[in-house]
Amino acid sequence: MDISRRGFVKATAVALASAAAAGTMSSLVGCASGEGQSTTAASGDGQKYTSVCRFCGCGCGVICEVKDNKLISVTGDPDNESNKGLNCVKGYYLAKIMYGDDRLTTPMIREDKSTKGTGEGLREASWDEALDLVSSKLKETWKSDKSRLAFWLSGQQPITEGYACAKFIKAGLLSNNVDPNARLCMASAVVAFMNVFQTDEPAGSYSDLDEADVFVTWGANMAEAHPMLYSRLTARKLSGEGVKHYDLGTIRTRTSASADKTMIFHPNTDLAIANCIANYLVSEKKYDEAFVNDHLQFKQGTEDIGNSFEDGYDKSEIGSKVDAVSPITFEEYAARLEPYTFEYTSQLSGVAVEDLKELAEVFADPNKKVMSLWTMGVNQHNRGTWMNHCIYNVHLLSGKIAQPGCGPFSLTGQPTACGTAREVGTFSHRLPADLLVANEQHRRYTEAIWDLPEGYLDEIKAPGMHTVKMFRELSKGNIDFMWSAHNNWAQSMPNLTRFLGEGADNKGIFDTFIVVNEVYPTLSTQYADVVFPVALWVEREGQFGNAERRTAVFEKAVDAPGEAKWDLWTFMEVAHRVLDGEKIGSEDAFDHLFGFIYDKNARDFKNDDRETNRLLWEEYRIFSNPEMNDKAKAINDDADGTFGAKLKMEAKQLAPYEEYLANHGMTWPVRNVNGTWKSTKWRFAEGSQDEGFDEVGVKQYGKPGQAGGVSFYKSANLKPSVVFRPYEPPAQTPSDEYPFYFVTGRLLEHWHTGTMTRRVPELDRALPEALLNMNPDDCKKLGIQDGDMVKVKSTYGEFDIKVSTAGRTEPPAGVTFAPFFAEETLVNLAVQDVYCPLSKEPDYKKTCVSITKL
Ligand SMILES: Nc1nc2c(c(=O)[nH]1)N[C@H]1C(S)=C(S)[C@@H](COP(=O)(O)OP(=O)(O)OC[C@H]3O[C@@H](n4cnc5c(=O)[nH]c(N)nc54)[C@H](O)[C@@H]3O)O[C@H]1N2
Ligand SMILES: Nc1nc2c(c(=O)[nH]1)N[C@H]1C(S)=C(S)[C@@H](COP(=O)(O)OP(=O)(O)OC[C@H]3O[C@@H](n4cnc5c(=O)[nH]c(N)nc54)[C@H](O)[C@@H]3O)O[C@H]1N2
Ligand code: SF4
Ligand SMILES: [Mo]
Repeated sequence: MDISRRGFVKATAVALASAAAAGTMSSLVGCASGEGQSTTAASGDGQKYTSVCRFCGCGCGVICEVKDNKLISVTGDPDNESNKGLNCVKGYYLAKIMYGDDRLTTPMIREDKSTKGTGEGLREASWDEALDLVSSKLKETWKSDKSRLAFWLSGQQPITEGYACAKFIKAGLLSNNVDPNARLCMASAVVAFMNVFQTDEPAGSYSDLDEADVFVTWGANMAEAHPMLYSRLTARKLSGEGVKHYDLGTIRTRTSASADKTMIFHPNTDLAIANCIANYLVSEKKYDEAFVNDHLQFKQGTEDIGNSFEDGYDKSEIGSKVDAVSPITFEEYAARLEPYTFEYTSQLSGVAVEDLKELAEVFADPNKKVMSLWTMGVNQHNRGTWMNHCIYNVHLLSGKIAQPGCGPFSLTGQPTACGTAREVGTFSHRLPADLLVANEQHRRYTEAIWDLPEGYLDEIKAPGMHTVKMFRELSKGNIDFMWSAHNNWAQSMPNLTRFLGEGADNKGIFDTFIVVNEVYPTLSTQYADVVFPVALWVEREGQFGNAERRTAVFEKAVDAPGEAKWDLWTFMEVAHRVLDGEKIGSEDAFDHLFGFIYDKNARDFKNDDRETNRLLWEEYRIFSNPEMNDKAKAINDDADGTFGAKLKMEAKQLAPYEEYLANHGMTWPVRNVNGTWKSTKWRFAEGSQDEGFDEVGVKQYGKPGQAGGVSFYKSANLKPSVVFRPYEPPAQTPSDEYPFYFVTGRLLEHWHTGTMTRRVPELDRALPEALLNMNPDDCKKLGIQDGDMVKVKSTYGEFDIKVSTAGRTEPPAGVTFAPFFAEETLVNLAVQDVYCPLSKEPDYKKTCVSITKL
C-alpha cells in the first residue's frame, strides 16, 4: 500500500520536469524527500521538536531543531503518516518565516484615525494600556448593541485556540457574529458534505493516492497548492500500470503539465460536465445498480437562484429558499439529466465530445478505482455547493466511494481549516463538533458541557453574520468593533474597493474600532486601531487538523520575540476584563468559562502551554465522546432516547491529547479498540480497524454486510443523497466593456497574502512579483507585449499589473489569471464579492474585466 522512497524520488523528478516544461525560472519547485533537507545547515546536535508545517492543508509533519532558543533547521518528519518525511519548498524554509526583520514585538495603538491605510500612525504602547483600551471598546459595543460586534478568525488558528474563542464569543458574549476565513475557502465543501452525508469532511485518506487507477482533478492546481500530495499522485502514476490523470479546469496550470489529459472548459460548465457523466451512467445503465438500490436517495432543490450581488439577497424571496430540497425518484432524476448529452455539453463547455466520453467511461468501468480531487475551482464558485454535489453524484452512482483508492476527496487549503474552523465552531451558525446554534438539542448539549443554565444559549439560536455580510456591513458603518486574528482581510477579502476604496461605500473602515493580532505589519494592521503582537507558529504549542482528518500537535520550540504573546493570552486578558462583574449562575462568568486554565488575578495561565492545551482539548473532546461525560449522559436519557444515540453517531471521536503527540498525528474517528487508540483511514467502509477501516462505526451504528461493505451510518436513513443540480451561468459573463474572465489563485512559493513567505529571501527571489498571465492571441489583439503594464478593471474596482504570456498558468483566449500574494498588486480591489447562495463562499474565480495597456 505504501509508496516507496524510490517512488517519491522519481516523482520529484517528474514534478521538476513539469515545472521546467511550464517554462518557469525557479529551481525551487516540486518536492523531495525531507530527509537531510534543512533551512540552514542542520548540525544535528540541537534539541528536536515534533511539529507540523505552518502552511497548507497537506499538513506535513516536520521536525524542528533548536539551538540557543533559535530554530536552526526544519526537516520532514518520517513518522508523520500524512507525509512520511516529504515536504515542499515552503516546508524547507519554515524556520526563516520566524525571523523577518520587522517582526512585531510591541503592542501598538493608533491615535489618529485619519492615518488609517497609510502605514503610519501607530505608536508603541504597554500591554496594559492596549488591553484596557480594547476591552473597554469591546465592552462598550457589547453593552450598547451586540449586533455591531464582529470577530474574524481563521483556518490557521490552532484547534484549542479556536475552541476557546468560540466559547468566549458564543457563551461569554452570547454572540454569533464570528466567522472564519474558511468561509472564503471550504464553506461550499462543508455545506455539500452536510447535505449529502450529514457529516463534514472526507471519507477517504491520503492512502487513496497510493492506490487509485485514475485521478481526476476538477479545479485544483495541486502541483502548486498541494505539492506533497501531488508528489504522491505522480509517484503512483509512475509506479502503477496504466494509471491516468485527467485535469479539468478553466486555465492550464502546472498540474496540467504532467496530466495525461487536460480538459479546459468555459467557466461554470463543470456543472454540465458532471451532469453529462451522470447522464451517460444512468441512460446507458452503467451505474452500480446494487449500490444505488441499497444506499442512495434522490433529491432536487431550488433552481434559478440568481446571484448575491447585493446585500438583500439572503433575505430575498429566492435567497431564503436556496436550501430547500425535496425527494424525487431515480426515474425523475434520470429525466432531469437527459438534456446533458455529450453534444450539448461539448457545445456549452468547449470540451471535445471524445474527451467527455473518455472521462465518462472511466466512471462507467466497474474495475477502475477513481479518486476525484478538488479545491477552490469548485468551492469558490457561484454554484460552489452545487458543484460539490455534482462530483459526489458521479461517485455515488458508480459506487466509487469509501474504498481504498476510490472516492471523492475534497482538499482543504489551510493547515487547520478542517481541524479548527470546521470542528470547534468558529462559524456564525455553529457550535463545537458539527453542532448547530439553530438546533435546540445541540444547544442543550452544549450548555451541559459548558455547565450553563438550561436555555442559556437560546439567545444565540439565530446564526450571526457570515463573512461577506460582515464586511459589507463594515463598509456601511454598521460595525463598531472588529477583532481579527490569523488572517489578513485587507488583502484577502474580495471586492476590497467596497470597504477600503475611496467613495461612499467606505465609511466603516475609519469609524470601526479594529483590533488585529499579527506577527508582521500587513495591510490589515494599517487599518487597525490596536495591534497585538503575537507568537508565531512554534513559539507556543498548538494543533492543526489537515485534509485527511489528521490532528497533529506542534510543540513549543522557541520563545516569542520581545513582548509578543500567545494569541490565546490576548483573548483571555480581554475576556476577563470584559466579563468582569458578569455572572453565570452564581459564579463569576470568566472563572466559570475559563477558570480551569487561567488565573485572572495572576494574569496568566495556571499551567504551561502543553497542559493548557491538554485541558482545553479534553473539554472539547467531551463534545466528541458523549459517553465520557455524566452530563451528556443525562441528556442521552431524553424522552425518546434517540438523542444520545444520534450524538454518538455525530461525534467525531477523539483520543486523549498525549496520543496525538506520541503518534505524530492521528486521523479521526480515533477509537479505543481493546485498549489501543486507533485512527480511521476509510470511514463508512467495513474492514478491520487495525488496517484503518471503520469497523467500529460500521458495526456499532451501521448495517454491516451490505453490498460493497459500506455503511453510511451518519446519513439520514443511512443513505447519502444524490441531489440533481443543473448548469447555471457565472454571475457575470463577458461583455464588450468587460470581455475577459479574471481567475485568481496561488503559486507554489507564496502563502496567501505573502506576509510570511515574502520575508524568506529564497522564496521572494524565486517569485518576486505578481504577473497577469494572458493568452498570447489576446495580447496580440490588444497590442500588449510581455512586461507591459496594464490596468485591469471590473465593475467593482481596478488595479495595475505587469503582463506575462510565459507565466506559470496558460489561460485560454478570453481568460486571464493573477495570484493574490502581492500587496502592491492588490487584485482583490477588482474581484467580485458574489457568493454561492447556499454556502456564502465568494467566487474569486470569474470576475469579468477589461484590460487596457498603460
Ligand atoms: N503555494 C500555496 N499553496 C497553497 C496556498 C497558498 O497560498 N500557496 N493556499 C492553500 C489554500 S488556503 C487553498 S484554499 C488551496 C487552493 O488550492 P487550489 O484551488 O488548487 O488553487 P487556486 O490557485 O486557488 O485555484 C486554481 C484552480 O481553480 C480552477 N478554476 C478556476 N475557475 C474554475 C471553475 O469555474 N470551475 C472549476 N472547477 N475550476 C475552476 C483552475 O482551473 C485552477 O485549477 O491552496 C492551499 N495551498
Ligand atoms: N483573489 C483571491 N483572494 C483570495 C483567494 C483566492 O483564491 N483569490 N482565496 C481565499 C482563501 S481560500 C483563503 S483561505 C484566504 C486566506 O486569507 P487570509 O487568511 O486573510 O490570508 P493570510 O495571508 O493567510 O493571513 C494570515 C495572517 O496571519 C498571520 N499570522 C501568522 N501566524 C500567526 C499567529 O500565530 N497568530 C496570528 N494572530 N497571526 C498569525 C500572517 O502574518 C498573515 O498575515 O484568502 C482568500 N482570498
Ligand atoms: S506547504 Fe504544504 S506541502 Fe509544503 S511542506 Fe507545508 S504542508 Fe507540506
Ligand atoms: Mo483557502
